[in-house]
Amino acid sequence: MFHLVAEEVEHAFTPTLKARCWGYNGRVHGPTIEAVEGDRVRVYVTNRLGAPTTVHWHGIYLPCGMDGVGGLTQRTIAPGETFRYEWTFRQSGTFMYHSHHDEMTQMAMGMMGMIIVHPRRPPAGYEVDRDFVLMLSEWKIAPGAKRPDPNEMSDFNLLTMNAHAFPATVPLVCQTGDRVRIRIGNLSAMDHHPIHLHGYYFKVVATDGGRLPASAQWPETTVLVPTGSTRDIEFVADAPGDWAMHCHMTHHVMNQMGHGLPNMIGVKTKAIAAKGNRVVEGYMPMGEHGMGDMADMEAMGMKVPDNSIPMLGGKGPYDVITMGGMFTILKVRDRLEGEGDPGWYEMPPGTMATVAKPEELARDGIDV
Ligand SMILES: [Cu+2]
Repeated sequence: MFHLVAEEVEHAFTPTLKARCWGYNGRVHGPTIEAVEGDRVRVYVTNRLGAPTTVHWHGIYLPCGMDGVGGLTQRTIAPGETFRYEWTFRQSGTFMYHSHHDEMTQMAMGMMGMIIVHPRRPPAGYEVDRDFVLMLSEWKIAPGAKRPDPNEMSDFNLLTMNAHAFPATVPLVCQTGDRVRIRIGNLSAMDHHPIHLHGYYFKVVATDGGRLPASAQWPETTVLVPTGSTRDIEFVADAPGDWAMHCHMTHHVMNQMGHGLPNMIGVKTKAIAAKGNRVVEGYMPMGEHGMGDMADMEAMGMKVPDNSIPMLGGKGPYDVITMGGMFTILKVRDRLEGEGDPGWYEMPPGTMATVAKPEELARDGIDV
């Protein structure tokens, strides 16, 4: 039995960016519902929003009247009401739930969650040491604004994994040799996300339609997760390190303020700054060498606006990581001490890219 309470939630996407979203049980996104194939499940849904709502159980086989489509399969849940949904899980896999009334508004505000159903009799190869769940979504929150903008149709400026943007995403921590499953669901309003994992290949083993037979599981390094779909990938984490895992659309690894700017590449900004300063004190044109400088705006003496995040990344062990948004790190270690983030990977001596020595250049006939 589960009880979902639809309500407004103050949610922190990063420590510096909070917004009034709509979620379930005080969370954005809602809690993950986990069950076993054959379980009879009863879900009460209480509506504490100011608007009517419903919950649809995406990918689940159930009686039509439990499908949660406002107007089509039920009347909507009015503010203050509690509805009961009930069915038996006749399948296993990775599924999702989300509002199915005024979807454009309610899903843009965060009303979604994941459903995991484990097989009653696990097939060969099903057991893993790590079973991760990532829900992908996209938002428009103008810098300084207090709420997501559900009317946005194309220019999303906050791309999230489990409703957090890098560097606030949670790393996926594994021990060398672990068998790993990552379940990825996408309920972004308008975008598919090609999720790329560094350092490994994986097999795509399941969709929200079910598990693929072994003969149909093909190797990939990037899996496209269409909106309204789930993909499960599996691999053995046999290479220690800090491996990037991210959406490969470059605008999806940017945070706010990375979009809609004039192209300043190659423009001599010093001259413009001098002219600009005559008009506006502190005027600072940016982007002469691209956007990499923007990751550390405070180091440049620029103030990050209240309730916003720099458009790129955060501090890495060697330099600024010029990525944000839909980016996380698979951290594989030979030995894990305790729970949580093990910190940065220490490269074994001689295994990291470094500045080439003059004698190396001479040896290999490189003239620079
Ligand atoms: Cu993407």
